[in-house]
Amino acid sequence: MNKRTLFGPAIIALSFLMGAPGAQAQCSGGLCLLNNCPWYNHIADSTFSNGCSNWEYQGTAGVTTSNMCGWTSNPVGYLSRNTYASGGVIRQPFITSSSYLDVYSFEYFIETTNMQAGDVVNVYIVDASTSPSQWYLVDTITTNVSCSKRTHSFTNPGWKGHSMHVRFEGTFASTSTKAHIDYVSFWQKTN
Ligand SMILES: [Ca+2]
Repeated sequence: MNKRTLFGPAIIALSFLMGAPGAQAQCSGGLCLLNNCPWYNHIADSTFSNGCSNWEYQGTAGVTTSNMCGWTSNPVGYLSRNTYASGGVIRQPFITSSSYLDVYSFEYFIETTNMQAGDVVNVYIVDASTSPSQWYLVDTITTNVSCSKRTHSFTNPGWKGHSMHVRFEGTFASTSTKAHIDYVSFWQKTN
């Protein structure tokens, strides 16, 4: 066997590993990376690092960098307000698997600054497969929190194979009030 026949498949395998699957994983969900971890994360770009269009922004919302949770220049989702819009929305739609279990865990980190009376961040899980859509309010934040990890677990809510989205909605009185969101995961148990 000469070098060419050895190198050909090796280079194809290498470019396959480094190319397409990586790019695909950036803007789609994925299995838990730990060995034998029986969970699938439906949220693409959980860390807001890849600019994926899966994330949708309305009003005064988008991606910025912060030192949230001790990481400098960390890309995070932000909610704020301006003169005209009293807040903003960050949302991501996805479709749950009908072959995985009807067991879920919704996780995220949130940080708020300059929260005053009347300011609020509401966090929802929305099931758009029902008519009308079913909105589940899972969190209401009205005070300043720092690098706060939130976990919401659901067993047998009837969400298998459903069109759903997670939604972070901020309503603020002051333009200096902000909420930062990072590490968003919506896990579905695979077995
Ligand atoms: Ca991040």
